[in-house]
Amino acid sequence: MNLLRSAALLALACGLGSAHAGPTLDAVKKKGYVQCGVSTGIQGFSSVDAKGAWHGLDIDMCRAIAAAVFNDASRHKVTPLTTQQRFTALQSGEVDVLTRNATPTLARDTTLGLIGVAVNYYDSQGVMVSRKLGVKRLRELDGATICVQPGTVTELDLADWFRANSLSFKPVVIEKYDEIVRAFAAGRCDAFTSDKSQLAASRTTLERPADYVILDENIAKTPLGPMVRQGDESWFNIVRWSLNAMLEAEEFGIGSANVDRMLDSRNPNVQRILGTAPGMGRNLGVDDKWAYSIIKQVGNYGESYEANLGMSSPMRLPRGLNAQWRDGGLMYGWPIR
Ligand SMILES: N[C@@H](CCC(=O)N[C@@H](CS)C(=O)NCC(=O)O)C(=O)O
Repeated sequence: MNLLRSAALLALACGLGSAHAGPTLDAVKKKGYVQCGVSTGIQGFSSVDAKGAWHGLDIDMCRAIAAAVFNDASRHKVTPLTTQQRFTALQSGEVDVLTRNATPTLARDTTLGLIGVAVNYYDSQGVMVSRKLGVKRLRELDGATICVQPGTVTELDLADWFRANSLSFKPVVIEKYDEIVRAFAAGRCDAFTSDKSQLAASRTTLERPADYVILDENIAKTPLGPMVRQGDESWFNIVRWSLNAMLEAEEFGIGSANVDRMLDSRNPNVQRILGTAPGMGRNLGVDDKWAYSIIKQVGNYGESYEANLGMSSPMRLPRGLNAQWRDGGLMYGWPIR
């Protein structure tokens, strides 16, 4: 074997081969923006302000991908999608990625031609009721009418829970998010079930939020995160590593305010993340400043969380499971090396 060939094989074995652009990255570069499928309006995750600008943790995920690809977080567009529309929009290529509270499940990963990339919010399914109903435990909902959106794992987990507990309920199935919230507020159902983060978001939009309670108990685990089409690993990697960059940046103390100062850091981890030690961006098929651009323009995961969901936001959700692993949470960025 000649020397060149063995060097190339060694590089491959050590995972140092250079990236191949896949069809999605090529198409995204050609059109000049990333098209993200988002939910139709959940406070803290993806909601639109009076000026028509979108904000939220899932919007920041989309902006991070745009920053990784273009060094410009503004090069993205969003397509609001209901629970029923979301997967077909990704399958058909109408959107490049779903950055929309979708729970990865085995069936979704194996039957839709799509694949869950990562988890950007660890959630659980819960139930909200009107305080005056006086319900404290899920079991007390035997025989209740429950509002739920179709095409969700929420719908399936709800049925499973009642069956497993030998209790009954009557589903009120409504596709549109604002309609279901209105139906619940109008008393058309005794309870509304969804991911707890969305129940919290819905509660902020109700006339008297304090009149409603989210029960402590959980119906199911519901990790939430971005999804892409199967068969395009280079795009999958860009989405996955955009989130990892935000997580790693928080872990290594790099944020939007200090990222320029951190360019002088002598910590090899920081240098690899920021591209002052080159190579990581190139491996991913993007610029070596990809993560620098994410951190500078979007912020690290903790910044995005605080701004959109944290105690200073209307959502007031403690970090909980979404804290960094060092702080007892599940957020554990993969090594950028
Ligand atoms: N995580 C669950 C449910 C996600 C979900 O879509 N929830 C609804 C319930 S609040 C929602 O996002 N509604 C907002 C919308 O349709 O825009 C899933 O992936 O099936």
